[in-house]
Amino acid sequence: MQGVDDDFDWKLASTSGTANTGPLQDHTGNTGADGRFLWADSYNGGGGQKAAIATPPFNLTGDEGWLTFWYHLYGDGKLEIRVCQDGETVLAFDGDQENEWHEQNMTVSCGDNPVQITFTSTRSSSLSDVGGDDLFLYHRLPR
Ligand SMILES: [Ca+2]
Ligand SMILES: [Ca+2]
Repeated sequence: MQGVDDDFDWKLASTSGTANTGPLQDHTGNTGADGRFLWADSYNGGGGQKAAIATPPFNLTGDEGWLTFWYHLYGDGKLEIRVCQDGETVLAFDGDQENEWHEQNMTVSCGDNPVQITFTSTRSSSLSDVGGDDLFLYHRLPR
């Protein structure tokens, strides 16, 4: 679900098409139809625009979730991640993380609120493309 109260949209892409930022391919190294990823492109000459994209809400009825995803942040952009519907940012990457994909795993716990993973990219005034790929949310059974 694309954010509407923001400035631009994430796209489904197979390459960023922009030199010196990224990503050029998805996290498995595939391109074309086999190598899609989520992409928030940067913008020459301006900064501060935001794009948000969210999963549907999942009700885990108080149980924990386990979230895994890959992100790419080559340039001067910013990526913020929320995991609970209407929740706070729980993870933020600010600035260059080099030209490579990074895996992130984390426990998700929202109590009685739905789990809803939201990625928000903020552009800087220089190259700041952001990518996301292969997001999975697992329902952890109660212990
Ligand atoms: Ca939008
Ligand atoms: Ca992919």
